Amino acid sequence: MKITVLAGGVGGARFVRGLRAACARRWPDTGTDGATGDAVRDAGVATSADVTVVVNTGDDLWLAGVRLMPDFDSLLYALAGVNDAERGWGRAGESERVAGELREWGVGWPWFTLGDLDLGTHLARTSWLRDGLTPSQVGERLQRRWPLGVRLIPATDTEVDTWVRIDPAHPDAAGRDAMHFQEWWTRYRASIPALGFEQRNLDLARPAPGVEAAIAEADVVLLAPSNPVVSIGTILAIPGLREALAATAAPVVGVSPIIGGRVVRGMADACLSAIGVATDAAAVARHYGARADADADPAATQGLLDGWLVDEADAAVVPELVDADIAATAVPLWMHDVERAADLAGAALDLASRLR
Ligand code: GDP
Ligand code: FO1
Ligand code: CA
Repeated sequence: MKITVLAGGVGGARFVRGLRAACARRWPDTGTDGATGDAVRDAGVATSADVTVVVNTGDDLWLAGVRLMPDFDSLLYALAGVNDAERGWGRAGESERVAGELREWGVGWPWFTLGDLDLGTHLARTSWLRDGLTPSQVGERLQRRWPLGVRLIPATDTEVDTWVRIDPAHPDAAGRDAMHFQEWWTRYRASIPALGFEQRNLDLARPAPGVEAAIAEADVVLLAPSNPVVSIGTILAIPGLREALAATAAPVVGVSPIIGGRVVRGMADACLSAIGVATDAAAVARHYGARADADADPAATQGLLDGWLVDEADAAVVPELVDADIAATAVPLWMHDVERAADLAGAALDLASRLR
């Protein structure tokens, strides 16, 4: 069974952890090969399913001389079981001695903390990048330390950091008409109205090696309940990605990140409203579009979805989505723990098995 997931950081990590557990229930791995670490085996989530996660790279940035890949690291740490689950980013048991020194030197951003353990990852990554490895090769090395039982690939090896367009007259803009997504998100908590998002260097970008094949050869493609604009949207913007999704024989099933008209965590609503999409499970599905619509309007952007999971609180939107050629189903979408995330991922696999 080959499963390919498109994912951002926290929502992506919760979902993929659940997916790994759901796969272990259905297709347990009793072997001892090196792709599955002992920690994964001990946790009872080893699976023979071949799961590839295509990870958003739009949040990545250079800071204090090191390359950060926040969404990749969120997935890496969460699947390895070394993440700070409460904060949602970084390592458990973290200390911040180096961050204090960097603040004294005036290096980096004082509002953005690089923990000591986390800095080890950034230094290793930057060292390998300087040796000439690509981000996806660096990603492979990072996963040698913690074999996750799933494969993470950055969506692209090109640096396509996301920038947010803002009004230079806004009091927090300091005359700038754009700022890096990380500054907008972590420093200003998305409080400066976004006029739009742009992925820099996009025209030069290609999917990282293995991404298109993972989509083409998949039995199922899943869109995690990640931020539709700056996580999934950035992945989809990479030239070739939408085409790969349109062409795959696999059913494409997405999970709504919106429950009862609310983002369950974070400020994704500020991203949705900036692109004119309501914070609503049906609006996000229509934004992704129905794959079956392909020939309806050749000028329209190719739709992506065959299926869509909404929460039971949003069951009323199921008929209108079904009418729009998106096989929608209502199931519990709250990923409070791995078990419930596994039930959700299992429901996505069940829906996919009924499609195409
Ligand atoms: P980020 O990169 O850390 O912002 O994380 P993602 O882009 O992967 O996902 C962020 C989104 O995950 C949030 O906007 C939420 O809407 C969604 N999310 C978080 N927890 C849950 C959950 O338990 N259920 C669902 N359906 N969505 C969730
Ligand atoms: N988020 C914060 O809100 N404050 C931080 O100081 C912070 C530091 C940080 C360092 C490394 C890393 O990989 C992620 C970090 N994050 C921090 C989280 C992260 O930047 C954002 O929440 C995401 O990029 C949005 O998905
Ligand atoms: Ca992110």
